[in-house]
Amino acid sequence: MLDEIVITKAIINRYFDKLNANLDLDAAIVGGGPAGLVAGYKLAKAGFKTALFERKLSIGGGMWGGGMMMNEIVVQTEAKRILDEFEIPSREFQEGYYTADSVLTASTLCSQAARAGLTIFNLISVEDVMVRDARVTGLVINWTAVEMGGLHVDPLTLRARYTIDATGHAAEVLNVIARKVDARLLTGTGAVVGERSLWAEMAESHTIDNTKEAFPGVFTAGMCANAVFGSYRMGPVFGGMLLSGEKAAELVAARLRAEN
Ligand code: 48F
Repeated sequence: MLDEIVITKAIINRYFDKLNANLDLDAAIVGGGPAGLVAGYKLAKAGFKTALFERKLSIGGGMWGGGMMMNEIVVQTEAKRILDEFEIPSREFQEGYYTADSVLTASTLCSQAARAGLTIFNLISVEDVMVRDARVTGLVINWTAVEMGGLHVDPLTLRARYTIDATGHAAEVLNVIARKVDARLLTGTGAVVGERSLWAEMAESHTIDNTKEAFPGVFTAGMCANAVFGSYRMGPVFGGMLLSGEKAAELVAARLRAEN
C-alpha cells in the first residue's frame, strides 16, 4: 500500500540531504551544457567534490537541437576521443568531420557525469557571487522559478573553492563579477570583451586558448570563454566545447591538488 506522505517525505528528505551535502564544494560548475558537463564529469571522476547548477529543467544546454533544430552535431577529429571516452557513437561524414545524434550525446554526457559522481541541480540559477580578498569564494543561488516569476525572494549561498563559468554565450558569472565587483577581470580590457560573429575554425581553437582563469577563483569553459576573452562563435561544431570542458577541469584540478 503506497502512502503519499511517505513519498513526499522521501523526496523532501533526499533532496535536502543532497543540497546540504553540496554547500561546501571543491568546484562549482554553473551551466549544464556540453562544456560544463565534461568539466563536471572529469572533476568528479578525479575525486573532487563537484556540483553543477543549471537554470533550466533540462540539462544539455544548446546541444539538443543540433544545428537549426536538426538534431545532429558535428565534432572534429581532435575531440572524437572524448565522444569515444563517453561511449557516444559517432560516424565519419568526411575526413576530419564526425557526426553524432544530439539527443544521444546530451543525454549520455549527463548520465555519465552523474554516474561519475557529479551532483546536478537543475532549476537553480546562479545570480551572484561572494568575493573575499579579491577572490570568488562562493555562489549566490535561487530557484529559477523565483527568477522567472520576478518574485522578491532573497537567495541562498554556497561555498566553492573554484567556480567554472560554463553559462555559454551569456557568460553570466563573469558578467555579474564585471558589473558588481570593483576589480578588473583577467582579460585584455579588464572587462568582458564580448563575443564576435561566426567563424568556426578560429572559434574552435580560441575556445581552448580562452579556457583559463578569468577572475581569481573563476575559470571559463565553453562558449563563455570566447564571450569573455573576445573571440568568435562557432555554430553547431561541438569539439571545442568538449575539449574546453576537459581543459577547465584539468586547470581546476591542478590548483586543488597544489593546495591540498
Ligand atoms: O549554452 P550552453 O550549451 O553552453 P556551452 O557548454 O555550449 C555552447 C553550445 O551549446 C553552443 C555553441 C557551440 O557550438 O555555440 O551554443 O558553452 O549551456 C549553458 C547552460 O548554462 C545555463 C543555460 O541554461 C545553459 O543550459 N545557464 C546560463 N546562465 C545560468 C545557467 C545561470 N546564471 N545559472 C544557472 N545556469
